[in-house]
Amino acid sequence: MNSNLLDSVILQTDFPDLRLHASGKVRDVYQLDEDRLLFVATDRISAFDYVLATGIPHKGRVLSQISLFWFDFLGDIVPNHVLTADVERYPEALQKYADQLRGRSMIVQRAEMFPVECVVRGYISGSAWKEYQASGKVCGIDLPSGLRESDAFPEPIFTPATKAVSGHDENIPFSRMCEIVGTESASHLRDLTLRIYKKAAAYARQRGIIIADTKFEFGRTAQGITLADEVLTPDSSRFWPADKYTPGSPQESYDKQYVRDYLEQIRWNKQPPAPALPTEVASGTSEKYLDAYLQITGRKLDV
Ligand code: PZK
Repeated sequence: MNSNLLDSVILQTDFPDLRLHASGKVRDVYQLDEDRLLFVATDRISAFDYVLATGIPHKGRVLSQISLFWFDFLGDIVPNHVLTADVERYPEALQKYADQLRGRSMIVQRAEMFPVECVVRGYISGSAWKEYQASGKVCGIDLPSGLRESDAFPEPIFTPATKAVSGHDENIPFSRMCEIVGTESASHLRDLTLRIYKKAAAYARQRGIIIADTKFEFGRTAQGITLADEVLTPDSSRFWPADKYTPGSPQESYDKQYVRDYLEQIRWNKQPPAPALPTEVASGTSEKYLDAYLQITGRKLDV
């Protein structure tokens, strides 16, 4: 009975006649033509920087549908790269893959991507907490003394980053971002990032989720500066359950806590190969992703 669930898990996309454009830990991007890309979210999950051997049922659909919700919600602030997520409207050449694509994919407009990650933080955690403890600043921004781990900043802060050769993100000062993309674009991207975050975080908070921080990617299209990639998903953000929020310590992850706890419990050395997950850990995690979708959108995802 439960194997029905695992049968629909997609770890690898299989589109033999499409050209792969880019592949991430979780998502694969294919080239359709000069103007369009096909984004597909698999059910892969990463933890401690590695993709695990076990997929999470429904995760790809949850991530795609959360992004689509936010693209629509934010449409009054910024245009986005989505052309359609309706598989019935995909090109005829993709129809043979309809079962692999439904719910977990979108066709997007190709953009000239800005080579910076637009990170915004409402709460101090992760690398920002480490930097603050060491220097009292985050990405060159002076902050009040006395902040505790996971406290809210007085105002959300913009902390851009670039992809370093290691594959890890490297925080950069705003002045460095200006050198990379130009002062005018940098200012516009910063202002957009803060407006988007504030609108989304206020909405999510009222639905019981704290968006501690998140990362946006933008590109330039005929519509001007355009919101691209994935938006405000558990993979691109830190979501914390508001009812368990206790500043002064690290917060549990909304979605990946079972996975992290399990990996710590088996004392995985965090070197490849990444382990498989027990069925209960995978299905418990799946429930967390479905919950996140329900909490954000107010809708149940069909399973
Ligand atoms: C684009 N990525 C990042 C890497 C992923 C995503 N609209 C766009 N136009 C052109 N290129 C991109 C986008 C977007 N978004 C973004 N790579 C290309 C990336 C790996 C997997 F899902």
